[in-house]
Amino acid sequence: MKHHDDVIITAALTGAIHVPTMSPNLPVTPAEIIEDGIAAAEAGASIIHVHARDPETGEPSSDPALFREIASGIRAETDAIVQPTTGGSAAMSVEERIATVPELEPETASCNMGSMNFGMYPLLNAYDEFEREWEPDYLDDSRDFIFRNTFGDIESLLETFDECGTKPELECYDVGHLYTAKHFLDRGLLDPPLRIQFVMGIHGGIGADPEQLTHMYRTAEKLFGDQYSFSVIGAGRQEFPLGVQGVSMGGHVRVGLEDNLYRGRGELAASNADLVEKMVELTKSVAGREIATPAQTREFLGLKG
Ligand code: KMH
Ligand code: ZN
Repeated sequence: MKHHDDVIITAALTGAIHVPTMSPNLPVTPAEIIEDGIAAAEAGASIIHVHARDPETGEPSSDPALFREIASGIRAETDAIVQPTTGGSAAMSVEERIATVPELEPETASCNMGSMNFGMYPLLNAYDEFEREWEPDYLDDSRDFIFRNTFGDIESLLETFDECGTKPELECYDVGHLYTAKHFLDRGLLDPPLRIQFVMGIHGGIGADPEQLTHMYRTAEKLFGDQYSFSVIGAGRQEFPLGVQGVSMGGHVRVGLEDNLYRGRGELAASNADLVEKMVELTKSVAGREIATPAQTREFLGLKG
């Protein structure tokens, strides 16, 4: 693993899994997403991972105009790295999902490393059993998803990343996705050092268990040696336990309402910044590491700035 002393914290603001009826604090409109992004950056997140939602319905949206509005609103007030999704939601086509990259030519964007079942509703590992009363209209008859990322899809996504000078963050939801990343590295379609996100605990992917995180780490070490760094998502209630494990192993971490709605058992997070603040505190007190600034993050990840 390529090492950096300080921890890169990503805040994932809203995503596509949770629905607005699950928490009044999930940002939906561009203004809400911008406000949460600015506060998360001020709390210590150097990367802000962004999805957009239809301001009326809350449904995940691929509209590039919404992404542009959100990115420029956050950048106007912070020097955080704005990272748009190309995962979008499992209900979108690959063409819809990639549209933000040529539109924004961002420093980095997410790039998903394989097709899988994707249980958007409910999320495994939540503190509470999800209730049917949380079901929004837009999920009524389309809950059984395949998240499509074929080898051909990934190849064309990576061509667009390359044309736009955008560094892909490789979202790996299972061990096989690491081997897919290795395949693209060997073919010269990825440039080292790789930035890998271990996505633990999505319904359809690897479990959010300490042993599985160790297994992802060992596999990445074997495949990539010092040509990669990693960050950890622990979905749902595993956000902080796996985050602490990841930073204790020398990695980085992602938190946010995209992945987890709770600060602790029975306590909804008040905002994305609330989750970032808790992760900053744990990083310092448990792992004894400091927090990377956006400038340090840009340099370490080799972003164009
Ligand atoms: N939704 C998360 C499970 C993406 O947006 O491309 C992973 C993610 C992927 O954030
Ligand atoms: Zn995302």
